[in-house]
Amino acid sequence: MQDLDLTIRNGTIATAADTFSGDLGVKDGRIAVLARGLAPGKRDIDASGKLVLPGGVDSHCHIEQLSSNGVMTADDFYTGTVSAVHGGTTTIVPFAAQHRGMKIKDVVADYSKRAAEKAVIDYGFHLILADPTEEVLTQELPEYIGKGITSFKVYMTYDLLKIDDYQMLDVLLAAEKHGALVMVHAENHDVIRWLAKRLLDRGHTEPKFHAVSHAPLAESEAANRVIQFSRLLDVPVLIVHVSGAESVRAIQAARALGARVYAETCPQYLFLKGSDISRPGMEGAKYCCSPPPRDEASQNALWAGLADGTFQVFSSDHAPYRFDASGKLPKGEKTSFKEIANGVPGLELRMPLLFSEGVGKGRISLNEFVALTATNHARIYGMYPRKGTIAVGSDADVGVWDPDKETKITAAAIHDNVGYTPYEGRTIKGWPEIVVSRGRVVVENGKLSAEKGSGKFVRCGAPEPLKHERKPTTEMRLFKALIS
Ligand code: DUC
Ligand code: ZN
Ligand code: ZN
Repeated sequence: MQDLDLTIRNGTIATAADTFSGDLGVKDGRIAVLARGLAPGKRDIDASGKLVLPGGVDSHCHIEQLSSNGVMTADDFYTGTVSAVHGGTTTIVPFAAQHRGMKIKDVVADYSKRAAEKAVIDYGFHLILADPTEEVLTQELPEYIGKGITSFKVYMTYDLLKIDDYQMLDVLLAAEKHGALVMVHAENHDVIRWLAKRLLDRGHTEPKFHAVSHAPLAESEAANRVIQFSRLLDVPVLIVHVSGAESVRAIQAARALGARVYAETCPQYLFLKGSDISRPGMEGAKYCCSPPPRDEASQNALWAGLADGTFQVFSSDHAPYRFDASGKLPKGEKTSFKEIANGVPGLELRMPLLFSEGVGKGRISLNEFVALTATNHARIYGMYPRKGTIAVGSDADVGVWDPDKETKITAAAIHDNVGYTPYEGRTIKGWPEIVVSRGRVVVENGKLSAEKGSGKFVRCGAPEPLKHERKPTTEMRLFKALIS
């Protein structure tokens, strides 16, 4: 056996498909061998009693990103990636965000430079497309897809981000033509705008009215609308941050008809509720995100959807804003629900929360946990098998988890730059004690040993088709030939 740089021995290794006892050996940053009875490498970790899992892939997080209202996230590529890796995530896919009038070239150059200087773990990028002009769709997108940015998010709401239905059809068709995947923030803009105006006109300004204006129906209608567009064109679409039971049903119904729809949900929809936004005073602002956390029936529908394959990915949608005038509360106590920066932090706790409440409480299996937090992200966004699994030849991105370790969550112990956590005071069980990124032990018992800027850009390839996908019919091929 060749000299191994690192061995992790005697652990229980789990992938999305398999669980087995064994040893893992690393050479030059990659997994070189999976076996039993390996001799210790230069560095040897005894994983007896521990779980050895793929490092997480978080494919939805907003890092060092300027919002459309001009508010900068609290985390940059250093604090964001440091926080992520402490919670077992070894690859992130944040956004390079185009605002209206910007060239994709400039956007990508800007984000790439900042990430390269600061990230401690590997990263890919999605684009946010707020201005899908002809030039963007026919020239810039194909160019950047070729350079490994193969997915982009579009919004159906937010004044300065939303695209209309006509543009959505253009975007969906262009994405498929060039081998990219469209992620959609699905909420009906006019419903939200109309409800918000009426609420504000009547003096209802508190944070809890954010959830009233972002009604569950606004989400399920928009999700259903874009899913029907994806059916019309027979192209894939991914509905991000699904929060409500009705949206879950819309996705399931469309998929039963053969729709090529992927779905994502996030910790805030499983572990927070409408009652959190309703906390007194401005406290509720800490829980304001779009869509907002819903009720228990929605939480139950999401848990069922995680277990039955409705959802492929569990992402943080980390959108970090401090609880002060720099972030959440631009007008302090006088900030109305419409002015609160939208988003909650979750990069670090995404995996531990799901592990504790999902695997620990028997709602999902360990293999489903791996699929939802790592493997499916890598597959859907074209990073597999380099990322998201434990296999010979894959990058050695690994978490060594103590399944019994109990942690009381406090903002002080979390490594992001947000200053609060919506999960303060909860006790969870299971934590990644050692995290390895490309063969480097980057976190060990809470201590970081990764250099700023040591993370690398990962070029994404074409998304992998869904398992249930069928071949296009002759009619569909003829129709697409007509409109392409
Ligand atoms: N909603 C978004 O669409 N993005 C970031 C955070 C949020 O709440
Ligand atoms: Zn969104
Ligand atoms: Zn988001």
